[in-house]
Amino acid sequence: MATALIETPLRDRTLEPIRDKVLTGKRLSFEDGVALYKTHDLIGLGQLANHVREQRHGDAAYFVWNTHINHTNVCVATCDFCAFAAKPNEARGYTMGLPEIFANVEALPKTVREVHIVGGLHPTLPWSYFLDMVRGIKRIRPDIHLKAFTAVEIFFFHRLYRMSVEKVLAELKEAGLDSMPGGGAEIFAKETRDKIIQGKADGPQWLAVMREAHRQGIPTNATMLYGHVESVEDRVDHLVKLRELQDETGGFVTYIPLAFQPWEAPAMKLPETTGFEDLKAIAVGRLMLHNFPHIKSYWIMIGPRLAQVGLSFGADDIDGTVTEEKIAHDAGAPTAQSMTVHELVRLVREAGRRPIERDTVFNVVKEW
Ligand code: V47
Repeated sequence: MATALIETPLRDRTLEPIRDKVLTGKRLSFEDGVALYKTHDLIGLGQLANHVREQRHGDAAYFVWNTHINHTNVCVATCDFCAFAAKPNEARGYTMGLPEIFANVEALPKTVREVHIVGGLHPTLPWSYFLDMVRGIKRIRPDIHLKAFTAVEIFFFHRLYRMSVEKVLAELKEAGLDSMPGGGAEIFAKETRDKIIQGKADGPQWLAVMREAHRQGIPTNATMLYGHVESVEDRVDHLVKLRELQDETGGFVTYIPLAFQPWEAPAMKLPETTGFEDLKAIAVGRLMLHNFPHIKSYWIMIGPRLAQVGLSFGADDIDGTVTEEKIAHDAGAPTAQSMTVHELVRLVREAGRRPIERDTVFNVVKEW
């Protein structure tokens, strides 16, 4: 693989110094990241990312048997891209009672290994709702991995319940929280973030929550929302900030680029992302975040067909069965709401990869 990479001339010659760095395992600079995003040599870029991916993971491609629960869509923040959230007085707002959540968990097949829980920033729920939710789910299914609450929600709990971030996380962990999803990161660059988001944690606050989670031994993921009003420089800045925190803590497991779903977005009339952009997001993520173990090709946002191709452009993970995804689908995502394990296995096999069912933190459950 390395030899082939050296011998093949790259269509975009400006990528050649970057190829040398990739081959010798050197860290890419901010300028390299910008050049990678700006190139039209998708195949050259993909080869570089695939090289790193295969060095780390060979032909393994991972997925998880998971399900999503969105306990409430009531949210005091205003994010121009989000069609899921409802203001506290809006009729379409909902909040699930704990019995309903527990009934959903009880009904899950034994094969489900991960529950992914995120919700809006609800201004009046008591703190006990969250602790009881976590404890109750663990009581019903002690074997299930609970990946819950974004750094934005944790920061909101800290403000609302007047507790330190440290205490919020410690109490959730004590109740049974296993890890945290990577949502809410959006785009860190302040000027761009301020244009599209009001009333939630900013970039430094998101990163500070993750730093504390990692310090407490809570692994987390990281995301970036792309394809809206951000610049290429904003994207690279975002990746560099994630990489720096990872240098410090080593607590990030997976990076997930999230393609903006524009169809029903309340305040952003923009076209959907293109195939080139989606594959670049995966490949540049793999190359810039050399200290992240895993890169996800998230089929919910880019569709199963492109997510499959992503497995040759730097991604080693394709998420999972999902079931009942609401955030992308409220925004009009044309993808299905869930996939069967057999469909996932087929996508992976036809990409020439080895399908491996994993748990949330990448322990192997089964080779398919
Ligand atoms: O935080 C909201 C984003 C995120 C839109 O960590 C939108 O394993 C696109 O973070 N278009 C939630 N994105 C999803 C998320 C996630 C998904 C899968 C796995 C993991 C993980 C995390 O979705 C939100 C926000 O960044 N979002 N609206 C939209 N219209």
